[in-house]
Amino acid sequence: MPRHTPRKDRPWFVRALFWVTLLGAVLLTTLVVATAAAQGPATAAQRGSVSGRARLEGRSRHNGVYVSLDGGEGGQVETTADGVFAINNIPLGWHILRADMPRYLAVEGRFLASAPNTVLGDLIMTGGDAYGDNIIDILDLALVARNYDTAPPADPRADINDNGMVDIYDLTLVSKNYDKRGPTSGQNAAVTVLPPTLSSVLRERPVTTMKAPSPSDPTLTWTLSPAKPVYAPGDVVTAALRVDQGHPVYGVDITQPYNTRQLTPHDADPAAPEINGRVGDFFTPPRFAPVNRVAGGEFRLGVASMAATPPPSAGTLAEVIFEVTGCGETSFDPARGIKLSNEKGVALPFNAAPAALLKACP
Ligand SMILES: [Ca+2]
Ligand SMILES: [Ca+2]
Ligand SMILES: [Ca+2]
Repeated sequence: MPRHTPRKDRPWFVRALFWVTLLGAVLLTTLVVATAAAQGPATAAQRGSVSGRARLEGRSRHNGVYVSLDGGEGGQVETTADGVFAINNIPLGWHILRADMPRYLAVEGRFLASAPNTVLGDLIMTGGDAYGDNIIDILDLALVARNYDTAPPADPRADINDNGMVDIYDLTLVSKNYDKRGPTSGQNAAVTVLPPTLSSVLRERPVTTMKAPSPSDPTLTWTLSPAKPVYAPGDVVTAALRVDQGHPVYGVDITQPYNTRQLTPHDADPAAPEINGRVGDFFTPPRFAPVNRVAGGEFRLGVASMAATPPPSAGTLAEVIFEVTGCGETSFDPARGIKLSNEKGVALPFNAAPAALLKACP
């Protein structure tokens, strides 16, 4: 019975082998435990759940938001009236969450499910995208403005907050979020927006090419007054954007660059804090301009008609006043940076007159 041989009777090398084996076993166990700890929550076998709450701007009920995980493969649910959603039995690790709701910008991004119950918190969904193309622009504004003060609206998409009427609350949502684009993170720190190449939101939107304008479509012209071949420092010049054949025009968005070393804008509206351009006489009140500023080398104006009467056939859409304060050139080109909307919030093709060149030297 060698196993019961008294210790003092064992040869020295048997005792040494015992201690070496014990030490090895302890080290191996430590290594295995440490490795398992390092792999931690990413181990594929571990599963959990994700939950959160969608908040629809301007609404008190937040149901009907479609929430999906990993393109639907990880699960898909609709939110309850309080906006709550939960998706169970997901592997721990990285996932892509997406939330969609008509008239709101999509939320999409990566998040890490690292706990058995991952609670994301609130996803704030940005309202005003009447058309669901994930940009809030002149087309959405024109549609809401055109349906202003109607209940129910002819086009239900204009009713951003879905309360059966189009009023100041719908208009405010479009105005507040003008120029915003989806997908967003839902203002949630745990959600990271994907690069555009990985986003399913962007991939799903077809690129729409506008049809070529016909001679009867609206024609846009920039004019400079007074008109001079070359201006001198101290000259004050009004640049005006005119439309002819303008019957279908219910909204315009203008992005016109200017040379800051050459031109200094004058403020057309001292009551408003920014330096502003002027909405032209084509838009008879009521009208609504969510953006109107001249700063940093760019004149930016978006305006939509809210009038009950149809638009006139011609008139000035917008004006901006500059003082010549240096040498240089600025090209006012109606073929660049201008979008027109019809009453349905659909982009209008238009003809562009040749650019007007504002050239100045001392
Ligand atoms: Ca839109
Ligand atoms: Ca409404
Ligand atoms: Ca101002």
